Formats: sequence, structure tokens, C-alpha cells
Amino acid sequence: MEMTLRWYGSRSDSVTLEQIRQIPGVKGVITTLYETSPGDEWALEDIRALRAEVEAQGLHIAGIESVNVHDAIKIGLPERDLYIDRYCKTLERLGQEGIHMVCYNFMPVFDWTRTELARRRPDGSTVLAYSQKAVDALIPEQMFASIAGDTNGFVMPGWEPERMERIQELFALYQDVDEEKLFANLKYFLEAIMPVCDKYEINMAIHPDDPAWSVFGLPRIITSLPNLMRMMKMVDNPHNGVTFCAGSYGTNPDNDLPGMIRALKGRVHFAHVRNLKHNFPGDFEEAAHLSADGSFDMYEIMKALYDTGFDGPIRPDHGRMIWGEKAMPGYGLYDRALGAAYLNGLWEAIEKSAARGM
Ligand SMILES: [Mn+2]
Repeated sequence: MEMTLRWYGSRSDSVTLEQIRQIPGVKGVITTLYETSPGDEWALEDIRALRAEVEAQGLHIAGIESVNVHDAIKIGLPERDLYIDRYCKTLERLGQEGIHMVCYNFMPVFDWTRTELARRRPDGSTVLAYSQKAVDALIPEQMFASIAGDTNGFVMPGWEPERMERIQELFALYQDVDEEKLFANLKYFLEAIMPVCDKYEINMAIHPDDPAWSVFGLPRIITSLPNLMRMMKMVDNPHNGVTFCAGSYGTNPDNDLPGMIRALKGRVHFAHVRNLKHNFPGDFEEAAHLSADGSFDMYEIMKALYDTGFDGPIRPDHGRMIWGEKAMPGYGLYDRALGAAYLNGLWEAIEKSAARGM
């Protein structure tokens, strides 16, 4: 595995590359071209400039999160071929620039969903949280307004105000898209991009739906092991893989996280490892990465990655807001750096125990 940190670019992130470089064991960043929109063809010179900026600080780009998929592709509109063609051009250029892992998602309308961005925990830290009761009481248009005041002034990826203004229109477009249709549209997309992925050795890593169930009646398919196995089989190419996001799959306590990693051996191309605390059914909040602070066994998650020979980029995921930091909720420096150090510690212990035959 390679420990990395997500970086939102010098224009949007409060965390700098200089700071990231000082986190022990972090040599790679996960980033994207934040000025692009889904459906844009990325210019080679923009990719080169981003790469040069990262490399000037002694780091490298370990992968892209994300190259977003245009809604026409998810919905299956006639113009999808045009957008798939552009997606392929972007992948080609990333491959030419030595980037071989691309994260994406296939979630309709909403990216991740939370009902609170700053729930206070007993230790005074604040975290992102989700309450099904709160979601059930909202209409989709209110969702954005209800969290907008807690973003610390940052634009949350997937929750851009321009996108939220189009919510009703988006819901109408997805009206006839059920789970079966979404699977079919994903298959169409993957089959079209696999030749480019084969040529440039690009590992595609689909991010799970978060939370791992239908929200506001929209179909969600990347939620469970049976659905993932269906996806792996429908386009059976090693470059068709997953982002194993512990926090997203773990929103559903029925998902056995280490068991899923073991079943997906060879197809996990990227890992997001964080912890959640389930309070009661339908209510969870994000926790520190430490096993004891939440509901997941982080040792077992890392052990499953180790045992399956995982060698892709890994990153700590959302962190708590601590020590007075003002940053994009979930993406401050301090708690993610603690997360990286902790995960590196688990990995070293697992590696050394294995070498001693323990
Ligand atoms: Mn994630």
C-alpha cells in the first residue's frame, strides 16, 4: 500500500502540499482538476501543470479523485457517447502523465449525504453525521440549505451551489432510472472505457454510494458485496475495480468490511479507511480513526488489505475538526494526519508480525 492524503488544490484547500509532505510516510496525494466539470475533456497542459505543482514539493500524484461521470452517462441519454468519448480522452492523457488510478462514482443526483457537518462529540471535536429521521423530514431541495451554514465557507465537492440549484431538473431526468437501468448504464460506460484502461494501465476504482442505501427514492447500486460482485462479473476486467471506502460501506452495519475486502481480492485499487460510530439504527457520526473511538475494527480492515496483497494508494478519510482548525468539514489537516500515522502503525505491526510468522 501507499499512504496518501487527499488534496483539494492550492486554490481551494486550506491544507498545503508543504504540510502534507511533513506527515510521516506520506509521499503521494490524491487530487483532481477542481476547475473542471463532469463531462469536460481534461487538457494535457492542465494535467501537466498540476503534476508539476505537486512534484515541486517532493510529492507525486498517486491517483485522481475523481474524474466525475456526466449525468447523461448515468441516465443513459443519447448524448452519452459524446461524454464517454471525452472521458476516454481524459483517461488517455492521465495515463500519458503517469497517473494510473482513477476514482469515480455512479451516484444519481447527490454525492455523499450527511445531515450535519459539525455535530459536537463529548471531547469537543466536531464531525459529520447522518440521521435518517432528519433526511425523512426534508425534501431534497432543503438538504443543501440545511447544511450550507456549516461548511466553514468551503464549497463541498458534490454539493456545489450551481448543482443544487438544478436539483428538481436532475430528479426529473432520473425519473425512469431504476437499479437495473443504472447497472446497464454502468456496464455500457465500463465496456466503452476498458480498452483505454488496458492500453494505459489505468485502474478504475468506483466509489461506493454513501450512505449505502437509497436516499430520496433515488436508485443506489454500489452498496453491498453482492452488487459489487455483479459489477465485477458484468465487465470482468482487472481494471474494473473498486475504491474500498470503509466509512461508506460501513454506514450499513450488515456490511462485513474485512470480509468484503477479502472477497474483492485483486480488484480493490484504492482504499479510504476511516471509522464511524453507530449510535442507533439510522443514526451515525464519524469518529477518530482509532478502533476504540468508533464501531469498526480497524486492525481487521488493514489486515484484510494486507492479506489480499493490496498495493494501491490508501488514504485516511474524513477527519474530525480538532484543535481549533478551520477547514472544509472532514478535510482538515490534523485529524487526517493522526489517521495516517495510526494506519501506518497498524500496517507496520501487521507486516512485521507476518514476517515473524505470527
Ligand atoms: Mn470515501
